[in-house]
Amino acid sequence: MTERNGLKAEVAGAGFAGLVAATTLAQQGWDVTLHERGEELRPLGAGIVLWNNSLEVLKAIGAYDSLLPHTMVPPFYETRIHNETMSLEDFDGLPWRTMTRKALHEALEEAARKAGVEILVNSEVVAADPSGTVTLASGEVRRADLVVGADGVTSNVRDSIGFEQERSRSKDGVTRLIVPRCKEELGGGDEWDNVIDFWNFEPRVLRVLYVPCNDDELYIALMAPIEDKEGSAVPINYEVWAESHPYLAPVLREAAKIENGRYDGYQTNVLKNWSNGKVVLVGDSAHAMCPALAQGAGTAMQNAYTMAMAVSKSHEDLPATLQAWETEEREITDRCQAKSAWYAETRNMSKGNQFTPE
Ligand code: FAD
Ligand code: 3HM
Repeated sequence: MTERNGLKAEVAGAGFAGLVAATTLAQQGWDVTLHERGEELRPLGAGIVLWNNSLEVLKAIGAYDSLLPHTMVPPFYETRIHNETMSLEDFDGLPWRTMTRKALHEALEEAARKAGVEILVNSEVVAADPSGTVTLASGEVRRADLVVGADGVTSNVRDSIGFEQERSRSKDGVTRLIVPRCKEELGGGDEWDNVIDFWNFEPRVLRVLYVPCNDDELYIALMAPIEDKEGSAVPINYEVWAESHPYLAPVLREAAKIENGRYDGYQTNVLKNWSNGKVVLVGDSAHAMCPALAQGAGTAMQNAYTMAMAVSKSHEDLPATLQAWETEEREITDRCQAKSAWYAETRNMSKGNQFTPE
């Protein structure tokens, strides 16, 4: 049993950032309440790629082993233009894994409950104050030593305080779905175990990111410009997508059956500061980014973990500890954000070999 430190944290949002922050704080002796405005804990989106940073966080908080059997390491990350291979990357042994968001979320929820985090659903945080309070939709005001705004890109914690920020929206968006692998129907070869990023530019821009998550489930992201009404339609327009990517017909047919999908645009928000007094922002509330480098959740989990460790080691002057932590973490997150925005803007991802060891 961890020794308690007598400190209280209120965490807004049970996404990947909030679950990691809450679990780490509780494991370090904090009394933690995690507020989720939804009626259950559940991730948005479909599948996900994680790299070394977030995999290390999962190990550190004890969520890795239960997640592992539900994940996959595809042999290659392949990029094709008009179905011609541009690159086949194996990252020289650098750890990476694919999985469904559901599996990741469940492993994180299990770790949070084991750590003793109090999880409240149907509990929306409507405002926070740098002195260390949160106000709930019910009108209840709660006081804490630390308030964590992990409430995503539309963060109430952030906007009720008025953090200075610049926001931009991307020209493309995506419909993300989980479908059966259909490996045999696709032709059965080993290539269908790869992540394959299929880019078509002619006669229109339509991209399919094909991500096997385990033996049974395939994550597909169907990316089309926001201005392409047919390409961004939900349920997906089978004729349009199958004409562009005929070799993917079996999985596109499955995708077209899903009625409750969503087409989402991408946003980038760069904040002047990530904390104010006793309030700190982690994840998309602080640094939403384009998905090109697949590091939005990675940096969210990394920053949630390092923040929770920093405030646990040194909590005499929390605002100063939070500022010092931000100085440490900002550079890499800012670079991920900027690079991802550039890849999304230029579509240079299509040339392949985009993931460097850095
Ligand atoms: P969210 O996931 O948005 O979670 C916020 C939570 O807070 C939600 O549960 C929400 O219901 C809750 N909430 C919101 N407001 C309140 C409130 N006021 N009170 C209480 N609860 C509240 N990242 C990767 O690392 N790898 C990838 O492969 C990857 N692929 C991506 C592909 C696409 C197409 C996109 C768009 C993003 C991708 N990302 C990826 C980024 C990743 O999805 C996000 O960065 C990550 O989910 C952010 O986590 P979060 O916990 O900060 O926010
Ligand atoms: C995993 C992943 N997700 C999204 C993108 C993108 O939008 O460019 C790239 C990825 O490798």
